[in-house]
Amino acid sequence: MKLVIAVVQDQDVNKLLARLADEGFGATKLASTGGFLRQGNTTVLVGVEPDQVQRVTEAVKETCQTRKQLVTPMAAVGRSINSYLPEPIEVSVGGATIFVLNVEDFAKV
Ligand code: 2BA
Repeated sequence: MKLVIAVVQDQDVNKLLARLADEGFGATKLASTGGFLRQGNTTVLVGVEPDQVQRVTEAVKETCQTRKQLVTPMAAVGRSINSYLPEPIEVSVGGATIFVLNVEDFAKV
């Protein structure tokens, strides 16, 4: 068995979960926070047989969009705040960050 872990944007998660349910996949949604933007995102766990991984990753690709976001970097520690003029930078977030892991054991009791 494999575990697909997809970090997706909150705006896309309902569409993704509906698609996974339509295709008969079980999924778990966890609230998560991106380490860079420190903003909420969603982590979706899907346990599947190896030959189903591609269907899950396709579902993620087809339901999750890339979006641009402006971020204002924080002043560096030790740098005078008076000389710091924050320049927003644009980052491209998503569609999704996908990990596929081998599952050693799986049980429902
Ligand atoms: P965040 O960590 O909040 O990152 C949001 C976006 O900021 C990233 O989009 C990327 O475009 C940019 N970014 C991240 N780290 C950066 C850095 N050190 N310098 C400049 N720009 C940076 P994505 O790459 O699409 O990632 C979306 C979310 O997926 C991430 O949110 C994080 O929650 C997760 N993620 C991405 N790569 C990961 C990894 N290797 N391990 C675990 N989670 C990851």
